[in-house]
Amino acid sequence: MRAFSGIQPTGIIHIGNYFGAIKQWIDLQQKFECFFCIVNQHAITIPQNPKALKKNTIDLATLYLACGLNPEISTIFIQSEIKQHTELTWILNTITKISELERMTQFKEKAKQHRKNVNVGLFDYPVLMAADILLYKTDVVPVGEDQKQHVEITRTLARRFNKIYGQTFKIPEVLIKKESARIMGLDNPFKKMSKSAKSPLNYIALDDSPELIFEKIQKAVTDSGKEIVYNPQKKPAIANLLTIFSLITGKSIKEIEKEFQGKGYSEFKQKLAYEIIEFLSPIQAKKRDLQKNEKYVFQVLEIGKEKAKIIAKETMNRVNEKIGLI
Ligand code: ATP
Ligand code: LTN
Repeated sequence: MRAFSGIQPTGIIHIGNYFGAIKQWIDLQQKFECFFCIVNQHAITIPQNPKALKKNTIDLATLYLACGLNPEISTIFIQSEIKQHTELTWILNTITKISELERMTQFKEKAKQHRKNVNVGLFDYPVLMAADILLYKTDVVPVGEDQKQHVEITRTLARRFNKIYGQTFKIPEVLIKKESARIMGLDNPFKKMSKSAKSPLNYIALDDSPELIFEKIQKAVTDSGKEIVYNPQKKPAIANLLTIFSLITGKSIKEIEKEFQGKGYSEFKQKLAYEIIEFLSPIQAKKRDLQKNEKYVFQVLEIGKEKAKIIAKETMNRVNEKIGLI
């Protein structure tokens, strides 16, 4: 059984990305043959500085390793190094309806955020994602809730292709962890935590310093009242902070509510900041170590590229054969 997932190297990686995606990946490595991609071609659907994009790509690979992705058992590679991703995208484009892409929530949101640059790549983003997934005959796609719609269109395209050209693609399943599916912004508990948020107070980045984490948690919005209770409807901000607390410590929400019974927001936030700092500290230390050994990171990516290439080529040959492309 195979798993495939990816993250865009667009700068920071936050705890929403960690718990929504990376944490799941770490656990999956034992059970699945895993492919973890750094999707740099998705990243350029929003303008990127070329130098920064290169740096962020290697930085994300380093972070993958620092978080515990194991290159001995998983394949870690860069999307742009495997040309079949864009090749398959073109093929899938020919069976994708414009109206299907117009319905994509992420496209609608990003188009609003970047009114002056609603480019064709941004529109076609889900088809490139479908190509990523289908190339590797993927069984499961571990992602956060916001990517569910993109996996659904991937399934639709796979079925459609199989119907037109004969059985070729596996139909992948989305894998979403309920508890961590959608971490909300610290400055706005009604919107998901997001890298592209206007204010850095929206997120805790995995690279944030202890001082910054402390400041961000202190400034996180809260709800009226003073009890630490889990009630997403009435107390969405506290519910989000409780979720983060629970994910970070492994304690159940009930346990945490009990621990803070009769205590106020201030004490709760202090403890939460402390727990996050403790949690991120070993990841940050491991990343610093790996940064001193860039050669190793490049080596991992090189091996990943070779492994990915074999499967991608094989699938693409089959696809071209089915369609009659010489
Ligand atoms: P942006 O918000 O700028 O589009 P992003 O924060 O969603 O970026 P991506 O690289 O698009 O980052 O997402 C990487 C992975 O993290 C995906 O699997 C996505 O579903 C997951 N993810 C992103 N934000 C959250 C969140 N707030 N809660 C849980 N999972 C998340
Ligand atoms: N669109 C995803 C990143 C992504 C991805 C994928 C995830 C690109 N290709 C294939 C899973 C499988 C996002 O998180 N924004």
